[in-house]
Amino acid sequence: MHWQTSRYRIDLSRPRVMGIVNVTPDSFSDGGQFLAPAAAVAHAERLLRDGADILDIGAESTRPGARSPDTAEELARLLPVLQPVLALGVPVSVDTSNPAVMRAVLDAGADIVNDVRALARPGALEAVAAHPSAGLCLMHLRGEPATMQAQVPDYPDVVAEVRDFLRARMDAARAAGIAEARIVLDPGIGFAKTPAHNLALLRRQRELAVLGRPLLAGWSRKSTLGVLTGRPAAERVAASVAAAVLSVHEGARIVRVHDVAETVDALKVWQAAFGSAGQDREGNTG
Ligand code: HH2
Repeated sequence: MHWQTSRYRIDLSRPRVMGIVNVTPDSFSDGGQFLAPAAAVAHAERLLRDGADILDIGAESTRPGARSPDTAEELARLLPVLQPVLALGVPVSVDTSNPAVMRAVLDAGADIVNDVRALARPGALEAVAAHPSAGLCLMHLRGEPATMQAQVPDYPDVVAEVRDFLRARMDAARAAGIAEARIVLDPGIGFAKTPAHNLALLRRQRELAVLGRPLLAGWSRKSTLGVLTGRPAAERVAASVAAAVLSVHEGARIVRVHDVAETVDALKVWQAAFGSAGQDREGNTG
């Protein structure tokens, strides 16, 4: 299976690690650390040395209660980082829901649009469809990030809800002219969901495989892991790595993470035992 993006056709025969570059003052785990363009670019270079396959740059925090930047502010954060990061030789995605920002970053050469609002804003479908080959990640979210955890929906069956939502958004994207090969799907861990919802989505993640597109999972440092371990965001590395490996074991092909080096090591173990090469070497001697 492959993921078509602007410059790269990403081979998903092994799981891929998407490293997070937050150019925000207020992200929940690393807000303000990489707001200066030079710090963000240095962080991107570090994630690549650690083994990231894809870099995801975001300038809007989706943390509950965060304020959305306007277009000018979002672009002023993104563009000085995007240009040098595009030169690093890996696919670069931009985490945005703003159609004007999508157009500008695609014009600047971004490979992928990662939208936590699944192209719901007016003009977003058209902005991505206007590009001939940019990749797209559609994520499940009910409501708005600012208020989502205050009013978590009472899903009768969270997995069915996520599956039906992602199918509808994929249909809308295809109807707008976005080829299926460009699309990956994301259950939206921590977005308008309780820990029980998130864990059900992990346990039953394979039910999303019927959608026929690769899955991306973003568990990194999320609050469910804080509830389970009692640890603050910066100390959730082991829990995040465990969740990333489990999500790959249940079929995810891309994991979006802050702690790239640790995740890459852990996935090497998974790959050796359960990846295609591992399955070819059953270890039987006769
Ligand atoms: N999670 C966050 C942001 N963007 N995109 C996708 N596709 N999937 C996710 O799970 C996802 C995402 C939230 O994490 P982070 O970027 O660390 O925090 P913030 O939104 O506060 O910047």
